[in-house]
Amino acid sequence: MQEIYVTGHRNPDLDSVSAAWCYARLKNIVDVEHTYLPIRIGHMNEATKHQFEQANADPPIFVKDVRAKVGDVVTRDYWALHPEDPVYSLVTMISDRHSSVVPLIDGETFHGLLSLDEITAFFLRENAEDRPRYRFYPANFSKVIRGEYILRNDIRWFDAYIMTGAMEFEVYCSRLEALLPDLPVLVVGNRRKHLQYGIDHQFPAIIITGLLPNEQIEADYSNYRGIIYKSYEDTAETIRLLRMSLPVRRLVSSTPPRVDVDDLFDDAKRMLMESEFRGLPVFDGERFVGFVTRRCFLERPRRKVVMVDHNELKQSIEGLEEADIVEIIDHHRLDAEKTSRPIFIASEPVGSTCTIIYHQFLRWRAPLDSMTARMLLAGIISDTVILKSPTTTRQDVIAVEALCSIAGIPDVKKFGEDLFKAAAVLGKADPKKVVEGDFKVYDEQGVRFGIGQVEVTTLAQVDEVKETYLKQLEETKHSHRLEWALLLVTDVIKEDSVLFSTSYPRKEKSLVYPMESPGKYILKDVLSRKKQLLPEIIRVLEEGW
Ligand SMILES: [Mn+2]
Repeated sequence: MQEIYVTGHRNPDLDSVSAAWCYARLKNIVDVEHTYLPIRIGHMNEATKHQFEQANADPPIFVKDVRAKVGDVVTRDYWALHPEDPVYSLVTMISDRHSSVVPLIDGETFHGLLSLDEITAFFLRENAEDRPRYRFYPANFSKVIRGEYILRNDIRWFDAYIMTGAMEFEVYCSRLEALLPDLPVLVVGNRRKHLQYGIDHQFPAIIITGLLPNEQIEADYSNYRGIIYKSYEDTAETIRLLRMSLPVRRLVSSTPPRVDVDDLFDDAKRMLMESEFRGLPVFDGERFVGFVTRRCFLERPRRKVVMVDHNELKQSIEGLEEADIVEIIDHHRLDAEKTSRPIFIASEPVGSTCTIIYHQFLRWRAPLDSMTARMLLAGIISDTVILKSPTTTRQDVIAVEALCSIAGIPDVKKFGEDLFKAAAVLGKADPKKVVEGDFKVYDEQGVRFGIGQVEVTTLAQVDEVKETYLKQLEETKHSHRLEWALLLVTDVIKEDSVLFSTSYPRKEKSLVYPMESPGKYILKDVLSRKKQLLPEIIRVLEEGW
């Protein structure tokens, strides 16, 4: 059963990652029929990493996209053969077990995929050419032909053709001499002269048919170094089966292209359809894990996804249009895609998605352990800037009180300051990471613009880094194909912000904030990008034209 992904938005912040982690935990308690896997679709910022370390919790794994992959349809349960196993086993497998392809595996090593096509090719080859020489593995005789070894040696394989000893001795000898120095496998009844000839000429193997239970071989084989096998079958049947004792390895004629579990469903499907093969081997890196056949591609599987802390397709995981959204838990404006089925949506205009997830724990009366409480608390404290952001609601305050007591955190202010101290320090951090670490792209009034936000505990170094950051904003503007790029640097202790902005002559003149120097604005008492800065940007865009 495929896991249901729980994911936050791109450029995930602490609220987003924490919400995914905590909600998956809740769902795994209350919905035992499914498995929920928290994931993230971008790098975690320093504060997020720090919180997971502090809580001693494993953060969500990184997943690039939710498009159907080969790994979602690969046949992992299969019958396999060893390359030295007899063709007989392959034929039985395909006809009795209806395997369309059978992998050849020796330990961990993959040797090929066999299907009806290879069996057909084998019989075609063998009946189209001159008298065939075969590579025999004597160990296979007893796997295919009912009987017993009378004499064995330790030769693993040898090449030979098949001959019977049904002719008059003189004819038999002249026929053999014509073939020398090639020596055959002799299939013969208990005929002393024929046998003795084969023994004296050191034929690689002699298969005796029609020997009665207590009958002795009428030849002296004391100096013979080959194999004597006693078949319980008649000569015709023994010959038929002898050819079926050949190792399947000999049937591998061409190598199908490999696919990886991470390859896209559509790519692998096309590759198979355009190839001559019935199946393609599937690898996980270097490890063979199974195969895909045409049947695997009849229907494209759809991954189920829970969206937390966002609800818009463009902020979400790649390929979501090929997946099924099953739930949305969010505190942003609704701009969700149309769904084909009813889904659960919890949308509350509170300060943090983690507050809504706390409400879901209450709703389900699910046990809330201290580790989860701590992660929820971290999400709320981060998104509401220690409950000081104007986005903070009474619900957030109530949740924080409850969570503090479960998590055993006596001083939430101290918890919050530690949380933000782990965040980026402007002078030291990589400007690209700071600008794009928590960067949201908007499209309003026909203008594409982006606003990054970074929380700091002091604005002291802002002027030192100003030029570097303005340069980075220009680069981000170009690489994201934007018309305007901004960075809100928020001092979470003093509750003020500084805004860096790329040039945007027609509009930025009318921002209400005082411009201290070109590209730098002072935003007193501004903490929230969503609730304070964004409405001002939108107003400017509306009025600026
Ligand atoms: Mn949030």
